[in-house]
Parts: sequence; C-alpha cells; structure tokens
Amino acid sequence: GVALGAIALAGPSAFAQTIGFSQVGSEGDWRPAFSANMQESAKDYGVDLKFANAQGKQEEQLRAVRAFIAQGVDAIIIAPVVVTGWDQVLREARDAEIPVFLVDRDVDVEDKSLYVTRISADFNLEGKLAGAWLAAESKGDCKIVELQGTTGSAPAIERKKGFEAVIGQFPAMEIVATQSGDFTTEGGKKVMEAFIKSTDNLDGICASFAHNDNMQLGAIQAMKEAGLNPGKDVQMVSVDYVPAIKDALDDGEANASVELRSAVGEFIYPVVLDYIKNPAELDKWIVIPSDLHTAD
Ligand code: GYE
Repeated sequence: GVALGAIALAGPSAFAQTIGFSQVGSEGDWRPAFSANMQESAKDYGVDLKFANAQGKQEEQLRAVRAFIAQGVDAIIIAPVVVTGWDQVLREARDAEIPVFLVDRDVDVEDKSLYVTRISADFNLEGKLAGAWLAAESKGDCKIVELQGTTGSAPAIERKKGFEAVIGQFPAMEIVATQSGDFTTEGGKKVMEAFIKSTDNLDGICASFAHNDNMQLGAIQAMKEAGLNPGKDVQMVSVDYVPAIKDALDDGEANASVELRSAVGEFIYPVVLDYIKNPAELDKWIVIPSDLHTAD
C-alpha cells in the first residue's frame, strides 16, 4: 500500500493501460476524424492504444480482436462493422477476462453481459430528427429516395427505422427508392445515378435522405452532372455534419445534416479506464447527444 502513491508520482506512462481498438475502416470523412481523435486523445489519458483498421471487413475485426486477446491487453474497444457474428469472439474475450467496450456501432448478441457497455450516439434518434425536419419542411408531402449505409450495420438499420417511424405518421410521405451506397462518396454517386435513371431525372422526387454525408456528397455530384439542382429542386438531408457538408449547406446544395460527434475519446476513455480500475456494472448504453443543423 505504501509504495502505491510513490509509484503513481512516476507519471501515467508507468501505469499505461494497453487498450486494443478494432476500428471499422476509413470510409468517408467522419470515420478518419474519429480514428484520429481516438489516437490523439489516447495520449491525454496515458493509454497505449493498439489501433487496428479492419478496412470494412468483419473477418479482419475478428482477427484483430483475437490478436488483442493473445497480447493480453487490459481492455478491448470495438466499433463493429455489422451487428451479427460477434458471440463467439466476445466469449473468447470473456474467457480471457478482458473487458470489451462497444463504441459507435452496435452488435446483436443474445447475452449482453458479453460486453461492458456501448458508448455511442442514438442512430434511431438521428433518423427521427432527419424525418421530422423533412416532414416540417415538406408539410408532410414528400416522395423520398434513400441512400442506405452499409448493409447490416447498426447505423443503416437504425437510421432507416427512425426515419420511417416519423414519416410513417404522414400519409403523403413515402420512400420510393432505396439502395445501399456503403457509406462512401463513390457509392452514393453510383446509387444516385441509378435513381436518376429509374425515376426519369428524379421527376416528382422531393427529397434525398442519405444515411451519411459522404453518400449525400456523391449524390450531389451525380445530380449536378445530370443538370439537376440539389438543395433546391430536391431537399437533401443526411447525417454526420462533416466539414464538406457544411460547405454544401453554405452553398445551398444541402439542406440539413444531423451531427455525429467525432471527438468522442473524452467520452470513451474515462469510462474504460474507470472500469479497469473498478469493474462495477455499468448501464448498457452511454448515449452521446445528436443535433440537427440546417443552412441557417
Ligand atoms: O455515420 C458513417 C460512418 O457508424 C455511425 O459510419 C457510424 C457511421 C457514420 O462511416 O459516416
């Protein structure tokens, strides 16, 4: 006991906790900003962060998590690509007595005790905020094209559900075309090109709802190339609020974006580090607030 205080004076590095972080990939603009924040703020918390980029592949994530287990890290943080397929590897972490924290995306496991908690925004609420904005803007009368995020990912599932829950209250609001653009600018551009063809130049379409800004930015490009007026003829609403969509909002080519905070290391590390010191049961979800922005 006596030695503890004295050793603590040696500074955080003497007690650095080693944390493995399995990140989805580097798609879009939000994800790299989130990765950079996790890496930079690790230093502020004296965390030795082992960062693994899965390039959008769940197999890579499973490999990374198993490598973290083999290294005997103090905790594992996962931003899961998709919700399914996690039970087995989470059991392996539990058998090794390594606590697992989810950040950003969710998993679908029967036994929620397999992870300590999830620290993330409420994607369902984001979809609702987007839908509520569009309902007000269109006075409840709007045919919508939807650009979905990565199939099977929590944000694609929940943003769609939340959005549909709100527009479902308005008999004249309807999604007339929907497709996945995989959360990328190129994906969004391709999907919007297909929508432009299938709807005769977006004839009668009042809005584009994209599950993230990068797909919307790709959609804006596709529409401009087709001689259409994004932000004017078609209302453009998306999620993330990255710098490029702020520019598009200023230019009147986008109309609304729900902010997803990327500087969230300050929410995540204190929870993980406290738990390592004092493994007390936590709420299963620690929610980071969301906010809707428009041009004004
Ligand atoms: O909105 C998107 C990213 O998982 C909520 O993933 C996140 C989403 C985010 O690629 O831009």
